[in-house]
Amino acid sequence: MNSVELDPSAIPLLEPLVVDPVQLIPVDQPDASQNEPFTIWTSNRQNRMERVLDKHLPAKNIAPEKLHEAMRYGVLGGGKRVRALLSYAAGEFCGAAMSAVDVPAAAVELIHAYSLVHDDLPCMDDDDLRRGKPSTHIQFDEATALLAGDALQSLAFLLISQDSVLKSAGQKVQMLHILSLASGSRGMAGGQAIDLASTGLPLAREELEHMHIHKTGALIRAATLLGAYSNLNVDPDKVKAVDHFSKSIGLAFQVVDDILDAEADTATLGKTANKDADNNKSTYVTILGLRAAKQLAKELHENALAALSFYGAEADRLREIAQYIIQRSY
Ligand code: GRG
Repeated sequence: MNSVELDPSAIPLLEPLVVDPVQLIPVDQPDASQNEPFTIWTSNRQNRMERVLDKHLPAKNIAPEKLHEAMRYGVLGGGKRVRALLSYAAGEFCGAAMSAVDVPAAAVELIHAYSLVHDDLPCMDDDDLRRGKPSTHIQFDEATALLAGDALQSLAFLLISQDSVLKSAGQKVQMLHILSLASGSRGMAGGQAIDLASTGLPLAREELEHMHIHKTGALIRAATLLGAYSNLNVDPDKVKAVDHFSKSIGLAFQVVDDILDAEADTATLGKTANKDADNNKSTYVTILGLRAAKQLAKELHENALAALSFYGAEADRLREIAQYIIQRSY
């Protein structure tokens, strides 16, 4: 077979992306942070994640400017960063350095942001409001939003592959495997496909659960696993505990989302309230009723905590995030 000669001068349409390790926050203080109140711990990591994402997203003055601006718009300046917090907490629990968690956690947030940008498109959930701002396709246009989502997804995998804090190629491949499985047709995208196909149809509770385990739960699970595997020498029992924890808390996250969709207002949510009922979708609230949905969230929370019962204070951040997920107001 003839090999194709590539003309290198024809390739670099774009400036190369930043490939430096994240030098901006050289802090690795798991011990010092153990005593931080949860609110401080959370805001420190949310701010850190904002800086990591900002650093790794292409600057908006690099061509193609509009696409890069839309990517930054879809990711920065909003979002609770729950998935990144789960990665950091799982990393701490499993003995990973914070700097090793930065890029895997950012990759999960990029996949999440891409999913929201695409989910808001008219061909999907058709929502004009996201994180209290016009959705990306409203702020830009549909084609740009589509491309921005695509490019955010690619960037997630690129960042892990080129991260110089993670030293082992095997570790990176394992992370890429987990993240691609979680976001693809057997994970989040598959869950979204089931969601679209079942709009307007009454779902049984098991069917709803199957959909959400994929649509929402898979990425939450990947977030905690990537945090755990940020320590190359992680204790396998801790990985198992984190995995069990994340499956329960991932589903609890969705049950709470359904409760908030039914109970909270648009201003608080930063996205259109009561959207599921308006779109004729089955939710835990429509299937079980509000009271039973709240009871289910409580039971899933208890299951998540039970997965950590063997462990002491080192698992407290995971417990605190679980509490936050259950009690959140948006
Ligand atoms: C388009 C492939 C593709 C998938 C979309 C996750 C998803 C699948 C769509 C999002 C729709 C939605 C509202 C799902 C409910 C759970 C969820 C993911 C809520 C949004 O996550 P938060 O609350 O958002 O963590 P922030 O803005 O805080 O990051």
